[in-house]
This record gives sequence, C-alpha cells and structure tokens, in this order.
Amino acid sequence: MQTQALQEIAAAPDGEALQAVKTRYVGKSGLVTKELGTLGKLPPEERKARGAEINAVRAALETALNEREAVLKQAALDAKLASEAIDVTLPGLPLPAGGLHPINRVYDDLTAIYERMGYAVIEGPEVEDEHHNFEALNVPWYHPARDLQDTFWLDDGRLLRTHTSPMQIRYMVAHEPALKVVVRGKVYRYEATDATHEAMFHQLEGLVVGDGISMTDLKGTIAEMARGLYGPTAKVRFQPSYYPFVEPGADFAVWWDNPRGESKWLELGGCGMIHPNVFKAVDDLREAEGRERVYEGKTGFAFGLGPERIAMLKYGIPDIRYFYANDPKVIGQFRGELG
Ligand code: FA5
Repeated sequence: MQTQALQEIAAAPDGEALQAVKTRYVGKSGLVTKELGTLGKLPPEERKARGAEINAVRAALETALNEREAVLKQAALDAKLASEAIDVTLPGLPLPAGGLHPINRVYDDLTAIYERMGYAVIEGPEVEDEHHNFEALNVPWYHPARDLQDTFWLDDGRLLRTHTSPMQIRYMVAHEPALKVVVRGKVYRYEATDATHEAMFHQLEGLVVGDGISMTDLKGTIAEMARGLYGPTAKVRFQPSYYPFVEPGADFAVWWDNPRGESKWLELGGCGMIHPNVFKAVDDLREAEGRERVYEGKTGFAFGLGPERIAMLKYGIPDIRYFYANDPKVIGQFRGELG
C-alpha cells in the first residue's frame, strides 16, 4: 500500500489531485486510518508491532505528501509569476499624442508674420450684440448687407458674431491710436455648407489706425503677409469690392504657386480703409463710457480673411467640412507634430 501510495503522490499533477490522494490514504476514513481501526481485533501481543508498522507507513506518506505539496505550490507560484512577467526590453506601448489642428497651424504662421510687423494678437467674444456686429460697423438694420451674413440669433437678442470685425470696435473703444492689432477666432453664419463654406469657420482680422495711413500701407501689408506665407515671389491682387465699414473697399487674392501644380489665385478676404462712420461710432461709444473722443480725423485700414482657405491648399484638404468632422483619418494626420 505504501509503495502504491507513494507512486500516486509523486504522480499528482496539482494540489487538487494531491488532496484526493491524501484523503484516500490518511483521511478520516482513508485506507491507512481504517487499518489502524483493525488493531483492536488483533491479539494483544501483535498489536504493538502492527501499530508501529502502520504508523510508520502513515508518517512516510505524510512526509511525502508535504514534500509533494511544497513542490506543487512552488510550481504554481512560478507559473503565475511567469504569466505576469514584463519583458522590460520590449519597446514601449505608444502613447496617444495630440497635435495642432491645421487651422491653428495656419493661425500660428499668420500671427508670426504679423508679430514680426509689430502687431498685437488678440481674441474676442463669440457671442456679440447687434450693435458691435453690425450697427457700429455702419450696417444699420435696414441695410441689405445684413443679408450677406445670415445670422444665428440667440433668444436674448444677442447673436453669434458673423465676422471678427466687431473686435475693431471693441479694441478702438478700449485703446487710443496709434494701434496695430490682429484678431483670431471663430465666426458663425447661418448658411448651407458646401466644400468651401462652413457654418462655423475662422477669420483673421487686421486693424491699423494712426495718422496718414493710406491704401498703399494696406497693400504693402497684404503683400508682406503673402510673402511670409508663400515666399519672396508671392503675388497679390486687389479688386474693388463693397463692405459698409470700409471706403474704398477691396477683395484681395494671393497667387498660390504650388509644387503640386495647383497654382491659382486664392481669394483670401476683404479689406479697405476704415469708414469715417466707424470712427464716429467708436467715439460715440467711448463718450458713453466717459472716455475722450480720439478717432475722428484718424485714418486706418482693416482686413479680414479666412484661414481655412489657406489650410485647404497648404495641406491638400479638398473639403472645408473635413476640418470639423472630427474624423481621425483626417485630423490624425496632424498628430504628434507640433510645428
Ligand atoms: C467679412 O467677413 C468682412 N468682415 C471682412 C473685412 C474685414 C472686410 C475688414 C473689410 C475690412 P466676408 O464675408 O467676405 O467678409 O468674409 C471674409 C472671408 O471669410 C472670405 O474671404 C472667406 O475667406 C471667409 N469666409 C466667408 N464665409 C465663409 C464660410 N461660410 N466658410 C468659410 N470661410 C468663409
């Protein structure tokens, strides 16, 4: 029995099997235990020797059981550790990294150009009032130009700004000339979208006010921006246009001379010399706040452009709606690069 039991102990593959062997031999009703129970039936002179013999078997089995248990426990522990082991020589898991949105890249290019020319860079509120978005910009409520910029109105009578031009008013009310500033930020228009029009897009607005500022300064500034964006051979084109807050007004385009063979005139935005009515509206607002009237008689220019147009060509993105659809296949291409 001992030989048989020792073989079974040695062959037990895991703790459970070992426990079964233990129960079968040395458990309460195990084979060895039962053998001890038969001692009483033996004649007294045989009992002692037989008892010693059975106890020796029992001790041998218990020793073997304990040793086998220790071996199996260690093996189980080793297996668990092996399954949890980390190979520190493997390459690390890639961490998801963000990147600058293409519109912010274009903004950064543009603002760097204007900062070199001494402009301050500011932002302003996206929720505006009618007075700053239209009225003070020489667009009274009955003016047909209001239809050109269909508006999202809020319940309280305010609106989502349709352009960054209201910041011309806010900046001039708060600051005295001379000044040079560019505004960056989102604007909103209630219009059907297509490949080149979104209901939310961005603008860069420029404003320069001082004494003796002329159309020549405006053209030189736009040309300097074009060279900053597209290199020393960049060309600019101005065409007469109408915006109520400038006179004269123009639209400007930049020659996009591009290695992919997509060279063309890129219509970028509108510009012009600040209309005297705008300076008057600013002085009225300043006066209402107890500030000095300082703008009448000044001269200045302003411009506003859409960075989406620049980004679409620069990065070869055919549809403006890709910028804001949050499709990782588009935006993911700009991941990890911060330049
Ligand atoms: C304006 O918004 C004027 N405030 C610009 C201005 C400022 C003129 C200062 C004179 C002086 P306009 O509506 O044309 O103008 O828009 C300017 C530029 O914004 C456009 O040339 C175009 O690049 C961009 N833009 C206009 N509408 C959209 C649109 N729905 N989606 C994307 N870009 C647009």
